[in-house]
Amino acid sequence: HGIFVERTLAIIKPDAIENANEIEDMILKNGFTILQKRRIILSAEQCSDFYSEHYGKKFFPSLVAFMTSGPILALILARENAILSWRELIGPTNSTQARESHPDRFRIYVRALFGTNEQKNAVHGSDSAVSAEREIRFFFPNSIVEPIPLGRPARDYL
Ligand code: DGI
Repeated sequence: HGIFVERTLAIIKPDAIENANEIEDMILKNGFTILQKRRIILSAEQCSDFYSEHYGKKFFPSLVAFMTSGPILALILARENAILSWRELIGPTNSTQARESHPDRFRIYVRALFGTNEQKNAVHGSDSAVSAEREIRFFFPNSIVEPIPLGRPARDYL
């Protein structure tokens, strides 16, 4: 037994880029290690590729317009149970709902603090191990080739 690491992809979106330092503080205070960080402006083509699962939906054009409207920060986060833990920390997709539904007064969601609505919601988090692997490769194609095998101690990787 021990501490077992997992990685996830976080994005600080254009609406929250001015709050990047505060969001990084929240990330670190919640026990994540930031393994890699990259500031970029997505092209519409790159953004459509990243969000291809939403292609054809009503909100897709405005999602692409928003996500390409300014710089974003892509981060690889590592922690025990990182994927679920980061999703829990950011809260529901809709920032308004995040503000209304935080489960206790000791916990405020990132999207409740820095998001505006269902589209301008400050941050992204991978929703599964398969998504995390794909999204990490998307932003950091040269960094990590091998997935971390289950059960390897965190200290081997951090
Ligand atoms: O994984 P999430 O980011 O929480 O949510 P998702 O994968 O369902 O959607 C990806 C992004 O698309 C989300 O962060 C904001 C945007 N989005 C999702 N549902 C809606 C939406 N934007 C608008 N305008 N309306 C929606 O219903």
